[in-house]
Amino acid sequence: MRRLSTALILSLLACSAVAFERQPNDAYRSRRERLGQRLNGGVAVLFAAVEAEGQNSIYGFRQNDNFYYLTGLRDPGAALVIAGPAEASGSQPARPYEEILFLPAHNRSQEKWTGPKLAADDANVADTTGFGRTAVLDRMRDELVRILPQPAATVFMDQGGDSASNAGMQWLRRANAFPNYVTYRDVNALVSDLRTVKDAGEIELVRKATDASVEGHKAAMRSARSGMTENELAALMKYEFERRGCEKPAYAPVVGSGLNSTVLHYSQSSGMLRDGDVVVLDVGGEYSGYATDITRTLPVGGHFTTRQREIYDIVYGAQQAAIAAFEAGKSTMSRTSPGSLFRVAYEYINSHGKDLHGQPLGQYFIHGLSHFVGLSVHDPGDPTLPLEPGMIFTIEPGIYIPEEKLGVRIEDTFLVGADGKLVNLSGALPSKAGEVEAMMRR
Ligand SMILES: [Mn+2]
Repeated sequence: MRRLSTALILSLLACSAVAFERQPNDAYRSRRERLGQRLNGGVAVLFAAVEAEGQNSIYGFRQNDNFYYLTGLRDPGAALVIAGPAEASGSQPARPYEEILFLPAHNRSQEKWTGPKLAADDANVADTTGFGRTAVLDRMRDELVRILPQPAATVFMDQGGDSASNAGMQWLRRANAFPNYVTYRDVNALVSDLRTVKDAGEIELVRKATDASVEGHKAAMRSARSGMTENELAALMKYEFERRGCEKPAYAPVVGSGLNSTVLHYSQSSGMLRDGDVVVLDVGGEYSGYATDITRTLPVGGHFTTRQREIYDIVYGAQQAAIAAFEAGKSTMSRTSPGSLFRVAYEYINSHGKDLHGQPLGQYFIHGLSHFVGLSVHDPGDPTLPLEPGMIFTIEPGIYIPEEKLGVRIEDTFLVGADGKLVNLSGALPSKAGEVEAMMRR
């Protein structure tokens, strides 16, 4: 019996080691307070995602990014009200910062289907959530009536078309939660601003997503061979990063060989790898909600042809040129803003090599160079902003020539370190042509 319980405890510990990791409650609390400071006395109303109804849902529950960023909670159906501090004006008294987490009441019959849930009357709710004030969701209408200044108020809500938020706001309006003269504004821009600069805990989670995904790519390099399907390679990569703690792919894996290598978001993975082709692998896992984004291009037979190698080296050179040009506080991601890294990579591609008609290659670099990475693989944020410490973004030049059935992309996820230096989070994965070939020989 004693032996059995030790085994049980060990297996429980093993489970908790691979569970969703959550940052300390303080990290989320400080994000909510910073949002509160930006509300100018207004009130933010945010909704968690809801659990899919029915039993045929293919994709598991995934929390709304902004709600997760502000709470670290994966509870479906929850809601959040944050009232920014306001000074006294006219008949309105001063108001301190206030926050309330709303949780749906237990429904024991439903929980038999979808698992136990946290509710506002659970004994551990304050410790678990880090909220001083938690209430049952049904109280949300009355609390808003109490909190919102009368008669005029500004309500910050999700105006980005999120269906859970739309439904929640409709429910509140129908219940007369809002005074007559409400101004509705979008909360997304405010939260995006906060999300653009990652804290140490977030950086750690992106690192874990990246480390696990690097192992997936290494496995692909060792295994890719003629006769394999694209889907088999994708499955192998998913297995490798999910066994290392990722809960799912951060985006639909792109595994495209031959002509498919020139299709940017090819996600059918139905083709077969053939000697003489290249295969583009744009595959990354999500770790406790945080994404990574990594692409490599492999020669299926283990050796690039002369022409493939020429194009590959130009893409590699373009990425290196952008890395070398990087300056914290000056460099930007967008095509046209001052300090554009895109420009650097584009000029490199356009001034090296030619297509079969003697034309420069810039026309075959058909996408952007960079995007932010975080809770979303294409994390929100202003791409014209100078890149600052704490920002995480990709550098991913590519050349796609359908006429030659040849597409090459090299993509790594970078962090701007506290010292302003660029850190290649996926740098442990070979990207130089010779190193990729060497890894494939193993
Ligand atoms: Mn990308």
